[in-house]
Amino acid sequence: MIKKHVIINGNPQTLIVDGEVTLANVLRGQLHMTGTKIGCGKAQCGACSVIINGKVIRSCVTKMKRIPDEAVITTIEGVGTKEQLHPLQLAWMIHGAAQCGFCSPGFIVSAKQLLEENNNPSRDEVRDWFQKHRNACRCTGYKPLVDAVMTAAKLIRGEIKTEDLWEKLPSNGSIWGSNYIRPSALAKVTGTCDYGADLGVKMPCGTLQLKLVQAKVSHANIISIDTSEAEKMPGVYKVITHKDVKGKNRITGLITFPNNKGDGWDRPILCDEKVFQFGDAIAIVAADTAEHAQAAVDKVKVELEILPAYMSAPAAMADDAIEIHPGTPNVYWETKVIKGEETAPLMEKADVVVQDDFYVGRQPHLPIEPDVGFAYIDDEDRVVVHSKSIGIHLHHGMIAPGLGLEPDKLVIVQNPSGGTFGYKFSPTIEALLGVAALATGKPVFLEFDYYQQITYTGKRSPFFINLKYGATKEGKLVAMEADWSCDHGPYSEFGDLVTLRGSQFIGAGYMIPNIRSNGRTVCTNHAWGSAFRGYGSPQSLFATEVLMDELAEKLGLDPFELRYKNIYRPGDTTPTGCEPDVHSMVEIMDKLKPLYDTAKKKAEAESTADKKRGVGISLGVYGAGLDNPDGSEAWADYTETGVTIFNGWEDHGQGADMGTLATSHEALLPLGIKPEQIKLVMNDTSKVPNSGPAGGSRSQVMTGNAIKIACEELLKAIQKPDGTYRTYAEQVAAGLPTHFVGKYNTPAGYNGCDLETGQGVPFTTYMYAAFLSEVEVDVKTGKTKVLGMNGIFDIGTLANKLVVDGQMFGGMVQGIGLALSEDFEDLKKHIDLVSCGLPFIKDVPDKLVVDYVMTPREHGPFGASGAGEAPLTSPHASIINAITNACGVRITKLPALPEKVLAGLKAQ
Ligand code: MCN
Ligand code: FES
Ligand code: FES
Repeated sequence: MIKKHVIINGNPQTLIVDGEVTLANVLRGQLHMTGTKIGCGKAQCGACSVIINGKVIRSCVTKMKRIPDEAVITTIEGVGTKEQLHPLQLAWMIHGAAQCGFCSPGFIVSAKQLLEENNNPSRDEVRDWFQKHRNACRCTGYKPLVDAVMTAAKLIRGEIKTEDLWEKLPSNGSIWGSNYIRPSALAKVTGTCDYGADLGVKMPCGTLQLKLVQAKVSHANIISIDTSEAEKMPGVYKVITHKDVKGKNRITGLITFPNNKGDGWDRPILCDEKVFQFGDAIAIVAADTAEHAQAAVDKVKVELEILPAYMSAPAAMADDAIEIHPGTPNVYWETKVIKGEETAPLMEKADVVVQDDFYVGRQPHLPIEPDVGFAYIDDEDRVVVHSKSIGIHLHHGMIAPGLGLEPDKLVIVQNPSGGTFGYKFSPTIEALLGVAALATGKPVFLEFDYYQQITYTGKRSPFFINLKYGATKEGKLVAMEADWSCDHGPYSEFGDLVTLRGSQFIGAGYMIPNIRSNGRTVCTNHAWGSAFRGYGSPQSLFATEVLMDELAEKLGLDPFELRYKNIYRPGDTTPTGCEPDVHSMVEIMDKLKPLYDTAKKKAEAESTADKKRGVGISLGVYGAGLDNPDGSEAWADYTETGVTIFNGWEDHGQGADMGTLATSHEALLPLGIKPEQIKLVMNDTSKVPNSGPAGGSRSQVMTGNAIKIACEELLKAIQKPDGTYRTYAEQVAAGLPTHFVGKYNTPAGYNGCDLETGQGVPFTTYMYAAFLSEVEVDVKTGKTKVLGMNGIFDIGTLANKLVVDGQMFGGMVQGIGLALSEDFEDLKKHIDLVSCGLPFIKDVPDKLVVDYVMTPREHGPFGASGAGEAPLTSPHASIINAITNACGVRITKLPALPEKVLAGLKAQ
């Protein structure tokens, strides 16, 4: 132990610490100053940034022994408070710069030092600063963060006043479609929002710390598990294996489709007979400290019989491949599209035919906050699990039988979450926490380090697609044939659904009268497929949009012109044979045209022999909702102070709080209550109704409709005969109800797709998009730089402009990552944020521009469609098309790493 005198946020403090422990751990663990977050834990993300003696440092790797005595340390808690915000904190809120907010304290602390050194930085200087200090954000696309620093600098220089910023916000009347600040922003920018790990350090004494024994191989039979030595290690309370699990020890995938050849009970909570993928949990060590638990992990002996590991769909489909789940074929679900006439003769007759193979891989989600949660048994004998779940009721159903719990004995609560991007559509640590709480009878806490985050949690499901178009010489599509295999890893949950997205979205956006296609879900031993923003559409639309450029080239048409000839117009049908909900593709493309023309001219003018510039476009379409029928439930209670809304609209960081507030406030407008009179109770299965998961960009539409109905019921019930409204006291005095239920179900006639033909009406509302990318390819290195990206969206009316802009920037930048760098393929190489290709600020352009066509939707609340996934439908395809436009190299298998582009250039 060593003694340190330091000054933290102006307070002199004496600390007795282990010199080997990091400053981040001392701040958080010893001092409970949890505003400083730990993301990567290895100096890559800047979430842990603090200022020491005028320098921004990453406290996750700064050992206490290296901190000079009398060091002056500033953490987020010292930057500003809720009552006295620093200009940066205010600007962060005004610009919607805190989505999940997990990165916000680190960015704000870092920017504080920048503005102290230079209170008039250029945008480039701000970007250079964040790059140098490794501040990473996965939600915002970085642009709003730079905007916020520029605004804060103006405030500091006295060029604008705080009041000027607040004045821009609507205070009365409707907040729908405005830049109203999301309710959670204040806590996020001040570091007072407690995420899972923050709540974890504040758990009661005696809380057991959990660590996992995980598989280091990808496929094996388990011969034995010996915990005897580990049990004897210091501080160990219990080593838990499958034998301690009271229920079925399986997570049920809630199989969606009856023709699935699996039974859905394929994912063990703790492995018993087999290991199915690297990282699978085999045992849990529960100990008094995390260090003691970790030390005992290595003492658990697991004897394995290694089996061949099938690390891709083609490998698992080979004739000699054994069944990964004995009794279920590795190809366990198939889907077809039969639309219009037989395509083979049409392809023969077509003036032009193009065909190619495409691959979109295992994109990792890379939230800055790693997976974390805790569980305890409450006074009503219920197991209460707190996690990052974005499907609290869904996960309740998926894990209760495996744990052996009656439904009323399990509660799932979502903690404030530092981004999920869909990986939390699947349960991750929930069942492990439940098992540990039941096996020990104590509160238990489990947090992943970033390596576990990457290797244990699900990934985007790779699609291997072969696609073929037949067209007339004028450029009208006459037929499409597609064949795809979806590598879904070892666990079947939602594997059929994501494969079905191929049927629904390969060819989407265009009128293709005749389609024959086949897709299949394949069980493999690589990372299990979990939902990822866009869910099947980035795979489907990559093939669709890159092949459109190939067709344009063959026809000698401009890619814009070819698309314009074929986009949905009234009377046209989607690949599933239904009419699009609205017709806005023409308007979207008309908006794109002048931008495209200007960008093309600019690229031609600025291209050089070494740095070639190019422009590419792509169209995006995706459904807002789970496959029909879908629905949601929300409640509205009339209270003394206003109205309380109850729902299970889980918040990844996208803005469920804001969506709930904007929707309920709009519905309650006749009552004249202010936004601050609306209280939100969200995301606890013991307190709120089942609103369904926050996936498929469904919540604004489904839960939004449920909220609207609940509020309308409330208004009806409190209205007096003269049209005015009873006060709460009058309502109670009259013995009238104060609790109102809003249940929304998609209307009759929207029944999903026929499993034999893929035809039907899968969604009530869709989102439409167009992307324009400008790139520069360095022909010496093959490196591609995205110079600018425009996105034009029709997502109906906007509930909140700030939220939606942020969604779009963030999703578009994830598209840059998907196109150029992100991957999780090599288990030895792809082990952290940097090696998995996370885009940092200088990897993305400052020129990110979004625009909207707002066609009100019949089935969306106040005309809104969904938003969250629209920006990640096909931005990557526009980048790939731009690379071809720049240098002639066509990349069909992502990511377009420099070496691939270089190889293409050399082959020319
Ligand atoms: N919204 C709006 N106006 C509309 C539509 C939506 O203002 N016309 C707002 C909503 O109020 C909500 C947000 O936009 O705050 C997204 O709404 P919606 O499209 O309904 O999606 P969900 O709320 O169901 O959120 C899920 C969606 C998905 S599926 C993923 S994955 C995703 C995403 O949103 N993951 C995210 N956005 C994310 N954003 C962040 N920061 N972090 C993630 O992990
Ligand atoms: Fe410290 Fe990522 S840099 S947590
Ligand atoms: Fe930056 Fe979520 S707001 S990581």
